[in-house]
Amino acid sequence: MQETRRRVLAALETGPTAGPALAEELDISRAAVWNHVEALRDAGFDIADTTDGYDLVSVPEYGEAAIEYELDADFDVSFHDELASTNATARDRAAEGVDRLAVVAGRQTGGRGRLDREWSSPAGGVYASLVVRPDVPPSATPAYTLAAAVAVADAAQAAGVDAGIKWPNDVLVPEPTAEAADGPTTGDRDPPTDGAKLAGVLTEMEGEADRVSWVVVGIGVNANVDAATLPAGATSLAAEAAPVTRRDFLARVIDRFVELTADLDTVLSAWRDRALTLGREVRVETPRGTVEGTATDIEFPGALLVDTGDETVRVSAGDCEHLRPR
Ligand code: BT5
Repeated sequence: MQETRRRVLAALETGPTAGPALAEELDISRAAVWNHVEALRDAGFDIADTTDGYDLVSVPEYGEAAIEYELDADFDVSFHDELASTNATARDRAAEGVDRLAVVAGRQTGGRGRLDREWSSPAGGVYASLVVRPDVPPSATPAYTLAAAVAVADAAQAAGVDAGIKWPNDVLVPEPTAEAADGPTTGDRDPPTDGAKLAGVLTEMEGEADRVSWVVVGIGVNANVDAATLPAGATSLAAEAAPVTRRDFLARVIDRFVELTADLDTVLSAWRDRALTLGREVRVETPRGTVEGTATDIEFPGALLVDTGDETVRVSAGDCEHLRPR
């Protein structure tokens, strides 16, 4: 957000403030104060004229200025009511050279998951792609996916939803353990007991052998969405607890992501604290075949260690299923 506008809002947060006092505090003309107040009103901020001065009555639920208003991190926001895919737009912006930008859409018409799967993106959800240009080798990028999953799980917890992470990128609301243990079995293959999917992360990057040029971390969260309109096995914050204020939710996610990625060494322990996969029997479909066993730990930058009984296999990419406890 424009710096003076941010300062106008900060001043109004302390209570109604008269135009001349604002002008003096910010060291700008009264006409400039009026212009900034009008611009904020255009962006959806309800600023009343009272006998005590300008009074900040309400902040818009969502949108560029609303998200930037909540953000602590030094990050710009580009908001669109609708995009095909925030990742696609973010990649274009990254190629133009931007850094620390969140491309956000109110809904997506061509949202994508990994391997070009579809990501259902109705209005009410949170769809954001974060562009960063860290000074790290390409091999470190999986840590950015893990950091985003932690950030979403933390924000969901703050919204009253007991979310955890399934390796590597799914934020799930786990099924109650009793149900998992007593549910029906189907044949000799263990049915998945993953829980309901609340959010996913799709990370893309461009780089050279030793250094990334940019990383785009796409985050899709079923926030204020009717779970019945989502694919089977999905859930939403609204369904699990209550609708959230999306500007607040997304700002929390971005702030936490920035905090974690400022020191990549902090990501793994934060991920372990939220992990649903560790200690579980898992089946991972990897590009090199199926690995089945106990997930024992995670290793930098994001590989899962699976004890198959014969050996410990290090899996860096794949689709993971949690299996019923034997
Ligand atoms: C993911 O892929 O989980 C990554 C999703 C990333 C979406 C964000 S939204 C903002 C940004 N812009 C984009 O275009 N993408 C990113 P994956 O692990 O492959 O899971 C995809 C699978 O999840 C699908 O095949 C469906 O089974 C399921 N699915 C689709 N939409 C869903 C939804 N809204 N909620 C829960 N599950 C969904």
